[in-house]
Parts: sequence; C-alpha cells; structure tokens
Amino acid sequence: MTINVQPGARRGKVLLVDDQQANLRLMHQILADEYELFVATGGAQALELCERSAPDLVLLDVVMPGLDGLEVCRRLKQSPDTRGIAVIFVTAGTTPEEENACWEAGGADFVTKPVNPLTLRHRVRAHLQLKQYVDALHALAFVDGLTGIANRRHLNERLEIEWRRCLRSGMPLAALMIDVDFFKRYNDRYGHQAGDDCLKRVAGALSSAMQRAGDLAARYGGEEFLCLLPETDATAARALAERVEQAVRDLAIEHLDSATAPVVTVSVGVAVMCPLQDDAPATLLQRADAALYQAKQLGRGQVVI
Ligand code: GH3
Ligand code: MG
Ligand code: MG
Ligand code: MG
Repeated sequence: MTINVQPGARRGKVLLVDDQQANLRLMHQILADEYELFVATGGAQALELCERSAPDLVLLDVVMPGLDGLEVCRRLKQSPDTRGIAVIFVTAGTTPEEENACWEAGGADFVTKPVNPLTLRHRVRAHLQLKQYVDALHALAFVDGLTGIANRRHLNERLEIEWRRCLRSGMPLAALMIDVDFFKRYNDRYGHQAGDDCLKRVAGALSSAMQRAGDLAARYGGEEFLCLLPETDATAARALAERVEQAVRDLAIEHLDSATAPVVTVSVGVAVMCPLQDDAPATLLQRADAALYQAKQLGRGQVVI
C-alpha cells in the first residue's frame, strides 16, 4: 500500500456502472478528462471489475436486470478486498424509502438522474479526496513503518476475521512464526542500519513467497514475522514454510557471525488448527511460537511443525 496524503496527486480510478449506454456515455463525457474510467453494463461485470481493477470509486446504477445496484454494493461491502471502494449511487428513485435503501446497502452518497454534470463532478471529487485521506490513515495505522508490510495491529484484525471464517467453514487456518537467527550478532557486527535493511529484505522475501490473495505476511515485532494462511492444511503450510526459509537463505545476506550459515537465516514455527468454538485465536499464535522455540532448540535455520 502506498501512503499518499496529497489529494489529487494520483489520477483516481472510477468505475461507471449502468445498463443504459446513454447514461454511461454521459457520465464518461463528464469525467473522462479528470479520471481513469472503467465501464460495466451490469452488476456481475461490475463486481468482477472491482476485484480486477481496484477502482477508488464506483458510480452505480440502482435498477439493472440481473444483479441490481443495491446487491452489488452489499457484496462490495462484505468483502475485505473491496470494502474500501466508495460507492455513489446514481438513481432515478428519490422517495425516502429508495434513498434509505441506498444508505443501508452501504452507499457513501447518491446523485439523482437526470444527472447534473456539475453535481456529479463535485460529488466524485469530494469522495475521492475523502478516500485518499482514509487510505493514508489506513496505511499509517496498519502498515509497519520500517518494512512496508502489515503490522501487528493489522495481523490481529485479520486473525479475528480469518478465525471466524474458518470456524464457520471447518477449514484449517495456518500460521508461520518466523524469527531471524542470531540477529543481535548481526546488528553488533554490521550495524543497526544494516540490520534495518536486512529486516526490509527479509520482509520482502516473505511477501513474495505468499501465493494466495488471502495470505498475509506481517511484522510481529522486532525481528519476528508472522504469516497467516487461511484454508491451509499442514502439508501446504509446511511446504510454504520450507519455501520461506529457503527464500531468506537465497537472499544471501552475509552474516559471518551466524552459527547456522555465513548468511542470514530464519527459524520457522508452524501451527495449523481447525478453529473450534472454545478456542481463542491467540492459541494458534502460541502454538506457532512453541514450534518456533523448538526450531531454535534444534539448531535454527529450519522449520518445525
Ligand atoms: P535467536 O537466534 O535466538 O533469535 O537470536 P537473536 O539474536 O536473533 O535474538 P535476540 O532476541 O537476542 O535479539 C534480537 C535482536 O533484534 C535484538 C534487537 O536489537 C534486534 N532488533 C529488533 N528490532 C530491530 C529493528 O527494528 N532493527 C534492528 N536493526 N534490529 C532490531
Ligand atoms: Mg438502470
Ligand atoms: Mg526474536
Ligand atoms: Mg532472533
């Protein structure tokens, strides 16, 4: 995630959704000079574009055949990946009930048809600016300042969400607790600045090793990292842990004071649980931490599950 607190610095991405070509053309004319535009003629296509193109804002028709605008908005607000997209309804329905349905579905605002070009421009501008501020705050609150990956607060939030999801589905949830080996010696020999650079590169290697959109790599604290892997069984979790361990080795960051290898290595503790009603999410992390302790005891630079 990029931190961008300067409103207007980036061209906003706006998705136009309407089943009537004439409406799409009109909105396109009004906004094309200011924004990067995407167009969908139905609800299903709109959802697909939201996932693929990650627009900042959607101008959403309410009445459409198939998936209508209200349902599209509800689905966008349900998914963590698309929840942050601002939705402005563009609607001919102006009764209190119709307006209320737009708010209830999760809309940020609405514009009435026939569209007044200036109103549309100003509403879009205002909501995009608001979204840039929200994104910037989100980045400050949920991203680790040194490495740029998720921080512990972000991890804890996602852990709660994924835990509940797995509780409902009965699927396993896996966690990798990762700790850099002999990192105190690394700092002592190469300096704190080099230590920081090393942590950034390790974080980059972890992020790259994550394969699925739902996987999360986070800085847990100091030189410890945690990867959360939803719907992942022990076999897959072990495979990923081995890959992570190798990926850090392959960075080939010199560490002549390490007792495992002349390069920076990590120890990885793996835990996999099918959440039950009586367990708490923290149990998963405790088990991963216990496995990590074992990996350290066994000589470091290895995976224990
Ligand atoms: P082990 O193999 O048992 O994990 O040994 P270790 O030396 O890695 O573990 P220990 O917990 O003794 O030391 C962790 C070190 O990590 C000490 C601390 O100064 C360093 N550290 C923690 N956070 C940062 C950071 O943000 N930047 C730098 N450069 N060093 C950090
Ligand atoms: Mg329509
Ligand atoms: Mg440690
Ligand atoms: Mg360590």
